Amino acid sequence: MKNFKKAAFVLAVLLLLAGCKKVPSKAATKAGVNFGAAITIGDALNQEQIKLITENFNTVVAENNMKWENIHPKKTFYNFGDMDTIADMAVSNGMKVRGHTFIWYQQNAPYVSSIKSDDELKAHLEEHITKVMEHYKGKIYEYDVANEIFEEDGSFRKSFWYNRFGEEIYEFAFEVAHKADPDAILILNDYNNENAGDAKSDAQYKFVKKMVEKGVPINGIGLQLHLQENLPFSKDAIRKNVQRYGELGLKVSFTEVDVRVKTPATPEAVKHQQEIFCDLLDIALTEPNVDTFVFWGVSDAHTWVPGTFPGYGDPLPIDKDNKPKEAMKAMVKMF
Ligand code: 9MR
Repeated sequence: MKNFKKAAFVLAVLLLLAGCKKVPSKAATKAGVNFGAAITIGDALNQEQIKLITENFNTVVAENNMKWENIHPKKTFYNFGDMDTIADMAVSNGMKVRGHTFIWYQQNAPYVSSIKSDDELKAHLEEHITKVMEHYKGKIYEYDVANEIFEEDGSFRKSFWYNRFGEEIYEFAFEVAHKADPDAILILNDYNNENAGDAKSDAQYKFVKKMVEKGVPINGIGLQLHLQENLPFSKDAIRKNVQRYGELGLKVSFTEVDVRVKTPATPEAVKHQQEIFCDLLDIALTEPNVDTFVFWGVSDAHTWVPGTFPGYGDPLPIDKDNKPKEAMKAMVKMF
């Protein structure tokens, strides 16, 4: 009887594991990866989309709903409704949520730049970060505290925030965020910052190292990884970059992954896109300081790419008909 019980238990575990392997979101969770997608409010309200998202991903981020102009459109009015809907959908389905983003040069509410006093503007930034993070305490595990603060040549982007306060404003934002939710993982996020050796990437590393040495509460950096299939890709340079942050004791999150292809896509391009996704996932699975891998969209049916790069599209591992590409199946195998 004892042996029978043991055999039944082992069989149950094996069946469970086999089941997990087939469902991408479960396989990712088992592998310890926050495997996610950027979603819209429309996604969070649509049963078919929710099914697609929860089957494939265990993590979400709002593509636009947490940006300043949306969540805080008037000085004294916070519009938490849509972000609440997204966060509640995720949490009720056992998913994790990323927060995107506080300090950015785009999508600020128009009133923000009309605040003329520096002291008042700084206090208002503090209020914004604190209110949002306190509201989502326990629901959002990681935030892009600042986004896209460097130019391609490695100088600081001459953004509205930088022009008013200089680089000190970024450290201030991390201090405020840490005070608001000491458990949240705080990230500095950017694009074209993935390869060690590039001017922008090296400038970010130097700045972050200085922050760590000064004791600023930063927990890691975000590689957006908006890539293009027919441009050079160096797995080694990305891994080297990830490792140097690991040596500083920092995490690296893959925050907005997509690999655009020339449309209509050739089978060769789609195959190469798959190789790039798998190379990125291999880094995530083998480097101990990477545990977040989020795509910038759910499927090729909705993506920012063609609007910004005419002639390019189809950048995700789920196609326009919401069917997984071979890339998705290959990644699930890797989990
Ligand atoms: O995908 C987002 C798109 O819907 C918005 O119109 C756009 C506004 O600039 O932002 C896009 O998301 C960006 C993200 O917030 C930051 N990294 C680059 C993303 C693509 O532009």
